Amino acid sequence: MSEIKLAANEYIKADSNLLRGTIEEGLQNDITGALYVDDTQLSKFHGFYQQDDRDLRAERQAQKLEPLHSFMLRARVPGGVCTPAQWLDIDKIASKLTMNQSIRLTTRQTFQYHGILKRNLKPLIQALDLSSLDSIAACGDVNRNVMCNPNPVESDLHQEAYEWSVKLSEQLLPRTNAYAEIWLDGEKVTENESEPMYGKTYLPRKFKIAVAVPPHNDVDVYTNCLGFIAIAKDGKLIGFNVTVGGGMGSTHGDKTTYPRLADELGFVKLEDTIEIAKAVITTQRDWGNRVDRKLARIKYTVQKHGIDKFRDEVAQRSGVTIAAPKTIEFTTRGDRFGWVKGSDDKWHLTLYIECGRIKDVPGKEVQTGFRELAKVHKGDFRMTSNQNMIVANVAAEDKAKIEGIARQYGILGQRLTPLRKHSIACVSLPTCALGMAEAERYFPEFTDKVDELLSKHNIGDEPIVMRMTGCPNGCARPFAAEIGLVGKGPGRYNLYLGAAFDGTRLSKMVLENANETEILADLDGRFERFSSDRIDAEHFGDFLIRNEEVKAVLNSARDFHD
Ligand code: SRM
Ligand code: SF4
Repeated sequence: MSEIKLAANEYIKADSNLLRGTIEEGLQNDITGALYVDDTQLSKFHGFYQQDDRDLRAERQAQKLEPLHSFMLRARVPGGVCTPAQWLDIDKIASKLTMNQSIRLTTRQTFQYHGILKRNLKPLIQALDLSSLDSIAACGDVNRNVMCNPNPVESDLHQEAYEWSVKLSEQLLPRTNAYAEIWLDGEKVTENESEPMYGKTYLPRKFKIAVAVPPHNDVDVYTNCLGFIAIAKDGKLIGFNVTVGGGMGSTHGDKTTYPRLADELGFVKLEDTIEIAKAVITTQRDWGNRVDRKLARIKYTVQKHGIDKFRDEVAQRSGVTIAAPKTIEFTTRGDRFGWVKGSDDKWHLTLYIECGRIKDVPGKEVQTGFRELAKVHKGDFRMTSNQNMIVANVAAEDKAKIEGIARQYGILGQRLTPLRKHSIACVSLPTCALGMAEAERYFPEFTDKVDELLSKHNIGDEPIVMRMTGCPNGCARPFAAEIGLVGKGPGRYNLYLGAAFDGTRLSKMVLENANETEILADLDGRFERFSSDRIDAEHFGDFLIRNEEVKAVLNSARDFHD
């Protein structure tokens, strides 16, 4: 019988000597700014991607030059929490070791640098290490940065949930010594080195975990491979409702791919958290598709086997009793902007960062502002999964100083409409190799236009979740947005509508390959009907379903493309 041909990455991983490949040799090769081809897959496990500036591609090609290779590095920051001292280091690294010099907050509560030249990779990772930060497993076919509701307001419960996100992140890290060896000049230890949980080919594909604290679904828990929804009794965490099989990525025109919301696995007690996570991961390791990477995410594994069979397997592997899920309700998905007082009398200031980009522009010196904040702030910073930042744990007497700095640098004080507060966009051009249309660079102006339409119909105060991505990989989770725009080509997007405000139902395509004029005309009509025919405080997505303008996606495999 002929052997099944696996996806190319499977052979690269298997032959990599636990993620080493020839990265070290590639770093020393001065002839090119790139790494060796196979190593560009392995580098992801170390936290970075090889890229080139797409704005400059044609010009360099015309000059017969190789693309201007540089790297994007993503840090691992569980729950998005860092200290002011760490922020000062993060900022200094951006200025010294990246061409872009800016910092990009991501949709998974961490930050990225763009434009790192090959020679600066090692100094950069070493500088992060000095600040007790790392980028291991921030990308690649392993568990990545673990998200957690960053809100420190209901302190005890949120602190506990955060601590679990850190534990999950640590416990599920790869065990190879490759990262320490290559980047931190660690001792070469290969004897008895193994990957007890992942094995030498790791997972079939990327894996993502989020911890949510109801009623806030800011982490979009159902879009994650594995979700932990905090269940509390008398204000103390007692366990989690566990969800499995969520994911956003899809390919235009390929109906075998689709975004999917996770199914409920059931309730597990707190002490069983890590065992359940490991059993879900090893089930995906063994059952996931290693032939076609497009179909290799856990969402397809759960869809193929069904949640009941998947649950039985996880229960059997872990020895954990999985009970019926507890009743929970989500009511919010955005961040709580402005000052909020916590239960321990500390204050927290959530600041809006447009598309998560920390850089100085005229009238808005966001990067300088955060530097100045970090110099005086005594609490911590929390990156949110909506690409914003919380200046957390501020004593009452320090409030005025913090607020003064935020205002001085234009980070606070701008008028934010409810739409804008619920809006996110992915990076896309010029750095993302997969972007088909603009996202971050165009989204602010597009949001203004949608806001104008909402005002025209007297619904400007309506919170609507709107998200844009440059391609259907879904990095800003657009299919879980009430208005989702997904890049199809330059200036062209597919429009998706009808998702639930709380993130419990996906949206469906209503326009394909449309330009701005067509999209705005479509929304104009729908806003008009929403404004006049909505019932009570009905959300926009729910209205479109009830009004039978959009068919509800209840089962992605069946409904998303029909
Ligand atoms: Fe993503 C690939 C940026 C969150 C689904 N994503 C990429 C790459 C690395 C492009 C590439 O492979 O060459 C993008 C780098 C752009 C750049 O220049 O920075 C990229 N993804 C991002 C970030 C930075 C978007 C942002 O604006 O914040 C987010 C970083 C998160 C983090 O800190 O870890 C980011 N990506 C997501 C999310 C949202 C989430 O996880 O909550 C998703 C959808 C959820 C999911 O995973 O299904 C997402 N990214 C993808 C996919 C599609 C995977 C799939 O199932 O098909 C790709 C492409 C791939 O893996 O082949 C991708
Ligand atoms: Fe790039 Fe597509 Fe992700 Fe946007 S959604 S960052 S264009 S991969």
